[in-house]
Amino acid sequence: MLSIEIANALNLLGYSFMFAGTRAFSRRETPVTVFLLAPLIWLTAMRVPAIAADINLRVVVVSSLQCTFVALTAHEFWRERAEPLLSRWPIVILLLAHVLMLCVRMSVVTLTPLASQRDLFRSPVFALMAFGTVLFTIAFAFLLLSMTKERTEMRHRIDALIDSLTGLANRRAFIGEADAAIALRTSRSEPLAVLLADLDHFKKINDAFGHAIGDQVLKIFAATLRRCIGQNDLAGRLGGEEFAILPAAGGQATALALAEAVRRAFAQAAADVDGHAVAATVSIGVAVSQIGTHDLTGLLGQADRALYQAKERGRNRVAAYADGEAAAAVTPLRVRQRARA
Ligand code: GH3
Ligand code: MG
Ligand code: MG
Repeated sequence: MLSIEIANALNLLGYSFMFAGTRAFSRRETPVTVFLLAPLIWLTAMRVPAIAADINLRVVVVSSLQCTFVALTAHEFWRERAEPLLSRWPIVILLLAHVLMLCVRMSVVTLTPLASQRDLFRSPVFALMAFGTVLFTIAFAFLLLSMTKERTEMRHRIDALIDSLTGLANRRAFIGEADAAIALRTSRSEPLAVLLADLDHFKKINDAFGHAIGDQVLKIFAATLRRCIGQNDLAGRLGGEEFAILPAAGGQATALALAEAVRRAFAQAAADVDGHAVAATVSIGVAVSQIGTHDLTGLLGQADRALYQAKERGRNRVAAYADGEAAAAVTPLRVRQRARA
């Protein structure tokens, strides 16, 4: 009763915990009935005299229940593979190896049945199984710890680089990625364009409709950017309601066309926000540097002057830095403030 019924029921409960723990790792709940399922099936099977009296049948019942839960656990790790954790793969392989080991065990007792309980402990297969299980437990625990650590590190990395409201790169990430992109453009002798976008009268939107609607507008703008830009273009939230885009290719004409597409798409997308006639718009400044003279800070400064022009001319429009001498002449104070930020 103690070493066969209770011990195996506890063992199966352990496998259920392994399965439920894996689900908890990916924020899935497990009904309590699932924990009790395998032990209850086992205890019920032991009420059948033919099974209770036959060591081979008992091995098959316990192994098949263990096998099911290990396979389900492997499936849980597999289905969450979108979360890029390297330790996930050795865990899946380890679990599948365990499934294989249990299948071999079932096959062995089916093909060469043991004559008695005593035979079980004498069998080399049993010794190998025991050794394999201990090894599995240690390796599994080690890999789980490593996966947890990996997830924590990944989350910290993401938090440091992604703006939590919009999901876009934050200022630091944008500048970092832009520097790499600029080095590439310089080596290829290609022109470089920067778009600086600032939502119009955003303070008034917050005042009139509340901060939550303001946040919603920022999300709509980020979604608009994602829709409009190409896969290799960079986009980031520099702060507040100010965003920057660095197209992956092309000069002024491409940049102006992209800016105009973003402006138009945003005006349409933000006309109505959750039933409120918000009619948010954006102004965009565009600056292009010629081949061989790429400098992100300088370009952002020029794009900022062009942006100021767009605001001056009535907002909800695009302006290019080369638009005229006036662009260079306006409010150096504002430019200096931005350069500092
Ligand atoms: P302009 O057309 O000249 O750009 O005017 P503006 O009102 O958009 O510019 P201003 O810089 O005066 O206001 C920016 C506002 O953006 C002020 C600030 O409260 C708001 N803001 C900054 N970050 C957030 C945010 O994360 N959520 C919300 N809802 N508002 C924000
Ligand atoms: Mg602003
Ligand atoms: Mg603004």
